Amino acid sequence: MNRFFRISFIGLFALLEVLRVGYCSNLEFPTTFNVIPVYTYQVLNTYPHDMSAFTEGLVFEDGVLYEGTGLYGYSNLRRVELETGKVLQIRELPSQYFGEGITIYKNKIIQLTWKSHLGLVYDKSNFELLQEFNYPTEGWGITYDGSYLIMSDGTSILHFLDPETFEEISQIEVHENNIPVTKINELEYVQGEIFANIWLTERIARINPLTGQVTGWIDLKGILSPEDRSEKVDVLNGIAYDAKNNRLLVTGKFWPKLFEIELIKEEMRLNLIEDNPYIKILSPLYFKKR
Ligand SMILES: [Ca+2]
Repeated sequence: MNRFFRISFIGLFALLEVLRVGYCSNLEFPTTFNVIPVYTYQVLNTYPHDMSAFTEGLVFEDGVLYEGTGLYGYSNLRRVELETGKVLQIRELPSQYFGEGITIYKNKIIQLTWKSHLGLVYDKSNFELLQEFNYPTEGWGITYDGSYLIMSDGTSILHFLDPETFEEISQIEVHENNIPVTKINELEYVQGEIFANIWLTERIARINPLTGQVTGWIDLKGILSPEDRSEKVDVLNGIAYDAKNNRLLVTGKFWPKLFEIELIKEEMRLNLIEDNPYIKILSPLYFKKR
């Protein structure tokens, strides 16, 4: 073995050992590693969005957009005309509540609060408060899959609740190749999948509702242009699905625009999620840093 190959061999062995020790000291090594598809987007339509809306929940039904907003003293539930962004109806939350996700169940709108362990149930037609319920975790996002309410709490766990009694029926852990995916925020049930904003990122996870496995990543980087990014603009948050017309709508907290998008699968790009420790370790070797 000549000197070059000997040094290369020793270097490779050392590198693998560093990776093995570094990885095994913190994490269980995945037995299988699935490459998760990445989707980008094409903007089909752009609509105005109220820049005073700190969007925490978004849902669309029968031609109407419903939005739930957050922050103490500024939280509300609103009925919005999609095309103009005009607020048609608004119900303010008491100032001690920080509004979170919303979803529609039958003729009701359900709205979570962040740390108050309180859910609010309204009549969809007039926003009259019908009922309250409690849950033990924080409240972040919520959606409805036709059978159960699905609720996120800021961790990697999704809770499945009976929509009548609000009893927790089951839960799943969102994960990518055995690594939990945390900070699951606003949710939307889309054709048998759960779409989830990941807090503080410009990414949406596509989640298998039976297993919690992330089956795809939607990368919305750049959807809000630099010109539209005032100091006030906060993170991407808010996914609504118009099931009748197969339209996917996204916006963000204090964003001036709301977008209808079409997803485009990227064939050649592997997933990169900055806070995924598995990817962090492997990325210098196998992935081109974006
Ligand atoms: Ca939603």
